[in-house]
Amino acid sequence: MGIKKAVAIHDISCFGRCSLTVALPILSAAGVNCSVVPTAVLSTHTGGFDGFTYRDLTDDILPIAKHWKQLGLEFDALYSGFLGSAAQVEILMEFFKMFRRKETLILVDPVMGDNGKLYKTFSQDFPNEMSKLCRMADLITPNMTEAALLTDEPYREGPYTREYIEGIIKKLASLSGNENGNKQIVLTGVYFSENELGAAAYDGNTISYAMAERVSQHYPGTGDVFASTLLAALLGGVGLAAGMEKAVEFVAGCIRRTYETGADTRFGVLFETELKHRM
Ligand code: PXL
Repeated sequence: MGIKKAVAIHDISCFGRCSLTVALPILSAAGVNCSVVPTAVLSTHTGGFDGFTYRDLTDDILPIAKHWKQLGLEFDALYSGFLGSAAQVEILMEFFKMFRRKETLILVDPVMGDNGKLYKTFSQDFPNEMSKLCRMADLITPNMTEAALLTDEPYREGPYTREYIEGIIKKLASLSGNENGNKQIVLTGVYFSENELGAAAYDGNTISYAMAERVSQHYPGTGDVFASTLLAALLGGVGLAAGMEKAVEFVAGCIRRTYETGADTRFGVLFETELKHRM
């Protein structure tokens, strides 16, 4: 098996450990050759810092894609996250068409919000746009907030019941039925009791769960750490449920380690220490 090639399409938050500054190192550490398409450049992420700068790179994406096409570049995975504008949805649909091959994995992490709220850079109609991109994906990885936004359901806090989670997954699967037919979903932020936190994976047939012990602190960027770890596992040949387990365990390890240091939550999780520890 040769080296796998992925392209990660997220913003660069220059400070704060999220999007490309976590996707790239995690995929690289897993031995994946990771190219990037930055969707925007921000001085920090938007989770708790006032006055962040924001440069939208919408106009750069297709020229990058066209140059890559001329060079004959090919990828095993196309992985999108935080988008710089609603217009980037159509552009990424074009991008996916240009680089999709039969065996390419398209992972859309529909990054839009957390804790029941849309991130402040997006307007109310953004979820509708994002759902179009999800339809082109083989795998989507929404959190509970994003799942509510995509299915047009009210956001609910947990603990959840299995029936509730399975209902959401079925709704996501029916709205996102892709051209390949076999839609996979990994839903994050799932928990059935207050002392756990984890995810649910749907492979088109069965639903499985992975839980870790909950730490009562919230850190930005953990969704990006999760999806990047999951993708790294999948490209390494691991199945969806086992990949989810690895990602839950890795993120939980990052959170535990960070919590112990008492670091400013806005600075994100110490994924570097967790990576080093596991290598
Ligand atoms: O981790 C998600 C994310 C990505 N990019 C930016 C963000 C956030 C979450 O707040 O603000 C710019």
